[in-house]
Formats: sequence, structure tokens, C-alpha cells
Amino acid sequence: MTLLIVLPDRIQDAHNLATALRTINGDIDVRVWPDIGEAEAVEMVVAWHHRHGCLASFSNLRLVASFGAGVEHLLQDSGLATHVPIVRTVDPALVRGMAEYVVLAITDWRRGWSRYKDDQKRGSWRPQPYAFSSTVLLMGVGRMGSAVAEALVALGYRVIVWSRSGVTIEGAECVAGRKGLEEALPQADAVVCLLPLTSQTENILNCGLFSIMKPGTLLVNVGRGNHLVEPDLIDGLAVGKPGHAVLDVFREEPLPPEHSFWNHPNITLTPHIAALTDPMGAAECIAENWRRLQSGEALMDPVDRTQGY
Ligand code: NDP
Ligand code: OXD
Repeated sequence: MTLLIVLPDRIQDAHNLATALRTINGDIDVRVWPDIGEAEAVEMVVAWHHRHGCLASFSNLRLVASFGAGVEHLLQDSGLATHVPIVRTVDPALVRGMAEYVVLAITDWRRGWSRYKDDQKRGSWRPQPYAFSSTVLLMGVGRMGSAVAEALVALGYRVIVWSRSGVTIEGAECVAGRKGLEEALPQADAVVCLLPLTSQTENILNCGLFSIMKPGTLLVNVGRGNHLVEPDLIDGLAVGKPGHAVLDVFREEPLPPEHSFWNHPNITLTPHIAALTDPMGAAECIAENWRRLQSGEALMDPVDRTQGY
């Protein structure tokens, strides 16, 4: 039976993943799209940004794995039969990469690191004070958010975590529900969006939330571009709520050259690199789910289609 890798815009990753999978389990017939072999033999697909509809011809498909943490790209494919389970691939490098990125974004902003880089270019010696305590609100406390929360707690930040079910993290304060979010927001110096994109979370970063932020708050969006209402951010930045935004994800990627975010003085942007899936680490997770599929054991990181993540 075949495990097919469909990563059309990440061909090198696809081949690295195939090599790693063959090393871990030489019995799997691993193929890289468009070399599908016998369509009826395809039992598992690993996909990222696949062309919607292209999985419909695999009549014996039993499992689809996202090559990453997000799954909206799979759930939005109406050609993917609803009886086929979906799993996420959350390798240790992805989790560590996210913790590193968010800590970097927050510490850069809090300590004024970028300003010192500019000062050095001008030969300017300008020590600046910085806040000795900071509160960070994390929206989303899953595999990514919990690692970020633990890293920030270890650095001495006051951390408030917001989730659907009220997840607790040692050393952090936990809130849930709309009321919990609205009570936490005005206390935060930095707000980080680490939510999955679902019908409940789309457009959640909007003028309603920005209006109850403290002036000068840092907003970090590493979830998805569709969490953010872009015109609301521009209006919010104009009045300092938020004071600055660090954005890694966008409604349209790559961000179009004419987009106003590129030159906004209060926006720092990166090209969706907050955390990258390591094909070697991912291969371990995918091979384990292949093994569990064959033996009928519970799958790792399953997606709840009704919740959308
Ligand atoms: P998880 O599924 O592990 O966690 C999702 C978290 O969001 C959970 O805490 C969940 O609550 C919470 N949540 C979901 N819906 C709601 C809601 N309506 N209200 C409040 N909380 C909610 O996801 P991950 O942590 O693995 O990843 C999160 C997202 O990060 C991904 O979906 C992806 O979009 C993004 N990502 C971005 C990357 C990048 O490079 N920019 C890299 C990797 C991921 P509960 O715990 O109660 O279920
Ligand atoms: C992911 C991502 O969801 O890289 O894994 O965005």
C-alpha cells in the first residue's frame, strides 16, 4: 500500500520526507506527487497546499496527514471524503520554532533591540529604560501555545492563556469564554494569536478587541492571516491600539508587493516562517501514524472535524 506525499510548493521537503520515511520503514511504498503509482493503492496522503479535489480519486484513502499543525487547507477541500480521518503533524522542531519566534518578537519589542541596531549604524549611544514586568495574553493554548506559555513563564513574564476549554499551564493564569478574553485583554502588554483558523476564530482580531487593548500593546499574529481584519488593524495602529504588530501570516501569501503592510512603520512582518516543519522530525510522526493505522490503534494528533481543528 502507498503513502503519497503531496507538497506541490515544497518539492525538496517532499523528497527529504520520502527519504526519511523509507529509512524509518522500508516496507512502505512512499511516493511523491505527481508520481502516484496505482491510485487504488494510495492508503495515506501527507499534504500541504495541495490542489483541492486532487485527493478525490483515491478510493481506498484511509488517512490524510497535514504536513504541519494547521488543517484548514484540508478541511476546506470539499473533494476530501468526510469519513477519511485527518491528523496533524506537529514535530518537535515546529513547537520549538514557534516558542523561539514568539519569545524573539516579544523580547525585541520589550527591550528595543531593533532600535539599538539602528543606533549602532548611526554611532549613537542611547540607553533606554524598559519595563521590568510584562503581561502576555496568549490566544490559543494548544501544542504551540502551551510551549510558548511555558517559555514565557520561565522568563518571568506574567502569562494569561485563553482557550476554548480553559486549558491550564503551570505558572500561568487561565481564562476562557468571551468574558474571560475581554477581561484579560486590557491587562496585556502583548497579545499573541496562536489559534487555529475555524468559523469561530476567523476575523477574531478586529476593532472590537483592539478597542479594549491598553494603548501601546504589541500584537503578534502567528495563527492565520484570516484571523486579522486588516483595515481594523490599520485603524487601530493609528490610535496606538495596538501600538505595534508583528505579523507572520497573511490573507494572501506571498503578501502582494503593493500591500500597505510592507511600509507601515508600526508593522514588522515575516514571510510565514514562525515555525517550519522539519521533514526528518515529521517523518517520525507520520511513520508512527502509518503504523497505528495498520494496527488499528488510536492516531496521534487527530483532528475533530466538528470543531475544525
Ligand atoms: P492546537 O489545535 O493544538 O491548539 C489550538 C488552541 O486554540 C487550543 O488551545 C484551543 O482550545 C484553542 N481554540 C480553538 N478554537 C478556539 C476558540 N473558538 N476560542 C478559544 N480558543 C480556541 O493547535 P496548535 O497549537 O498546534 O496550532 C495553532 C495554530 O498555529 C495552527 O492551527 C496554525 O494556524 C498556526 N501555526 C502557524 C505556524 C506559523 O509558522 N506561523 C506554524 C504552526 C502553526 P482547546 O485547548 O480548549 O481546544
Ligand atoms: C503550520 C504552519 O500550520 O506552518 O504548520 O503554518
